[in-house]
Amino acid sequence: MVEIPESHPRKRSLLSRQKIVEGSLRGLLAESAMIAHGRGEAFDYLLGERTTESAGSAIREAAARLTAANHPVISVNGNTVLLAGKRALRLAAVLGCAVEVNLYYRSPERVNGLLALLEEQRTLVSNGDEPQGFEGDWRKSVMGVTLLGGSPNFRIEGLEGPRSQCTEEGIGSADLILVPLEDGDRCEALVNLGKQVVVIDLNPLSRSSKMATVTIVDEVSRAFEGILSELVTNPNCIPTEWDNASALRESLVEIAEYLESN
Ligand code: PTJ
Repeated sequence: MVEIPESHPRKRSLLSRQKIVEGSLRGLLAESAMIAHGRGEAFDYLLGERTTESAGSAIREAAARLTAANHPVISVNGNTVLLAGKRALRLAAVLGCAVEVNLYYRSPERVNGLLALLEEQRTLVSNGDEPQGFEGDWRKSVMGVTLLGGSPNFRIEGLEGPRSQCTEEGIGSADLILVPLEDGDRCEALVNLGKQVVVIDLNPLSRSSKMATVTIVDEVSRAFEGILSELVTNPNCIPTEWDNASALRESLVEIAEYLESN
């Protein structure tokens, strides 16, 4: 891999690309993972590569709903594990919830490879610093995060093919699922089952963005970090009557304003 100098203005973006390239070479990602990543990058440019005000509101709403949920689960795919697996685990440790590998392009090799990588990341996170404001035994909380998805025993009703495979313990019995880079059909099927779905997607026009209960139009690492910080600094946050369509319109206005000012 090429060494990226500290001073490079696009260092963050190049590092993300490197993670995606490495994941591809290790066979952990879908063949179209780079296309999905490129689409995300394009939208991130249009958003100014920052957490906008409307994304901030969605992050607060997501934190409140995750706190209020009885059985939240974080669903992760290939891109999410490579780009933000450690952040997903930190969030799961604070929430005391499971992380489930649930793939669009499912193969046993990819599921097992991603679960193995999550196990490595879990050890690294457990040995790392706890989030500021976290109360409790960090190491124990992190190592207590259950990693699911290896032995699916449940089907998401109303969804065709291998994508519908999940675990009863995780997505099957969850009342709220946090799903970054989601596909629209699965999101719709989960909502139709009466579950709340919080989607993280840089594209405010995607089907998943439109189908979700709450959409965070932000980059997955930034969004995880934002939810985590909200959970530890404002643990008593309460869900509101969330109007997702209006929040999505707001993100489009923010894109237009950003383009006008640049
Ligand atoms: O690992 P698998 O098999 O589950 O496959 C994962 C991909 C992402 C390949 C698959 O779900 C897919 O093809 O997704 P789409 O339909 O391309 O949708 C991905 C969405 O995520 C797009 O709307 C992108 O704008 C958005 N996106 C891409 N990168 C990021 C992102 N959103 C947030 N953060 C990102 N880093």
